[in-house]
Amino acid sequence: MHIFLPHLVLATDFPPWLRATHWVNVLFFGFMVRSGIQILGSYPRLYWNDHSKPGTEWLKFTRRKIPQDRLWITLEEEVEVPPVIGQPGGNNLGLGRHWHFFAALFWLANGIVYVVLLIVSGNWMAIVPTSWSIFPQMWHTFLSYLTFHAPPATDFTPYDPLQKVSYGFVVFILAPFQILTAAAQSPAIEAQFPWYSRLWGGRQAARSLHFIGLVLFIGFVFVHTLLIILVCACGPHSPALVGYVGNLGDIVLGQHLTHHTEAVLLGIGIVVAILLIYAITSFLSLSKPRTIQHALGAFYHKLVRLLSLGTRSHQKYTAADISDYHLINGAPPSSPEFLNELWRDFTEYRLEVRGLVERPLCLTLDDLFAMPKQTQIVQHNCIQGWSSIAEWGGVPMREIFARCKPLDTAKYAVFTSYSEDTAGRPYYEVLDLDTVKHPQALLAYEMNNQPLPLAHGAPLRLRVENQLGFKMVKWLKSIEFVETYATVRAGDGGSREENKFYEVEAGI
Ligand SMILES: Nc1nc2c(c(=O)[nH]1)N[C@H]1C(S)=C(S)[C@@H](COP(=O)(O)O)O[C@H]1N2
Ligand SMILES: [Mo]
Repeated sequence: MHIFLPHLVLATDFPPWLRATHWVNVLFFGFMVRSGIQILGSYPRLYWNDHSKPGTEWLKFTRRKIPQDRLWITLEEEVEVPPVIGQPGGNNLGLGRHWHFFAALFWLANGIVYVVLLIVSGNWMAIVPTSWSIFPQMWHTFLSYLTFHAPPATDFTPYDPLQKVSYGFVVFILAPFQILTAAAQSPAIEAQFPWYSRLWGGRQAARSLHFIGLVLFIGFVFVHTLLIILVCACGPHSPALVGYVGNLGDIVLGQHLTHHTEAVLLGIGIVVAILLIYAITSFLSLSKPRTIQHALGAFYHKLVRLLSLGTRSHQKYTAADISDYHLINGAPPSSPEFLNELWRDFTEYRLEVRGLVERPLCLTLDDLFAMPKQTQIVQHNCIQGWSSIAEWGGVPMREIFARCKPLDTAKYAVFTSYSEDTAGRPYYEVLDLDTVKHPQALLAYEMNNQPLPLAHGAPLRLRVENQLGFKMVKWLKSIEFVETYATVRAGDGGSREENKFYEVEAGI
């Protein structure tokens, strides 16, 4: 073996690219862990089933009991995350997601550079076992450490068998696993390739597996860091840690076993700098959320485009898949205008279609009932993390397009509700026309073959099956076609974007 890998045995000094990608990885990986915990905080329950029915979670990080005597919405599930742990901290799903996807982009790019150079340079052999004998060796090393004995220095080539297997596992199994389980949670990916989410046992199972991956990652970092701290504490001549002492020099200075103090100091310096970056970015996110939302949003949009998350949706579940309990988000309108409608059984209800159209419309429910009807059994994906499956029936948006004939200048549709958003203003959301035109964009007046229940948006709500739930405006009042949404309200593209810092692009 040694004759084939002379450079690995002799030159344990690490090349600059290896050290650079390691530390860049630490920075972005930390962002991802921190923002991942933030995201979990917005819906701290994990399931193996896609219905998210209360009580069926296998793990929860909340003591909150769901009240049975009043309407309860999933926004009430959000828990505050301390800024020391979460990025940016507090109750902040919107910015947490911005940080998560921003970091993902750089973490991935850095990871690709690392893996390519690892393979090209032949260094991959240092972390990929090439013989089964590694497993008994690994066990042996483990026992050595357990009994506070040093593995022989010759075991470090440059890593001992235990390091070799754990590093190889993290790079070539755990990292790809996290990317794949992340993708399985995107509504746009699920809509285009429903088989993909099912491969993982559904969106909730993918979310649970993604969480387990996070725990394994944290466990790895914990042990990895613990050994480094032991190296620093025990000094360069500690016999039980001789290999790690060398590795610390390797990863910081690129030199094995020499300049121990310099290596420790520089290592500590880098870690402190990274922690400072987390503190500053958390602070800025909390004090200037809008600026951070827009700055990171630019990367987010690039990511969505990179994945070319189109507008097709092939969601098709069966009647047997329908959830017996569909979660609810968003509180019903409290306006007297709406309650009056309700009292009159929605006979006075009108859907207004206006803006950049050839023919503005003012539709009664009977007008809508008279149009061609479409039903679809689909999974609802809330940005907070839960999902439920239902059958929705109503008028496809293309029927509305055919009647109002949007002008060529129209690029977006603004859906406005009778209900109030969290800031007390009418709830609204903007969607681009490609999304609104897709075959499963529906104005639903039925749910599971019954008239739409009040809590789910009666008398009419939007369904767009390749988007996150917050785009699907309930208690729909009007649709306005516009060229740009910069002039609509504060120009953020929707109530949730405005109040909760969600992204305008709601495909992942
Ligand atoms: N008018 C209005 N529509 C809304 C909301 C809201 O708060 N107000 N919440 C949105 C969110 S975040 C989700 S997840 C879905 C929930 O739909 P459901 O209650 O039918 O499950 O509605 C969306 N539509
Ligand atoms: Mo949601």
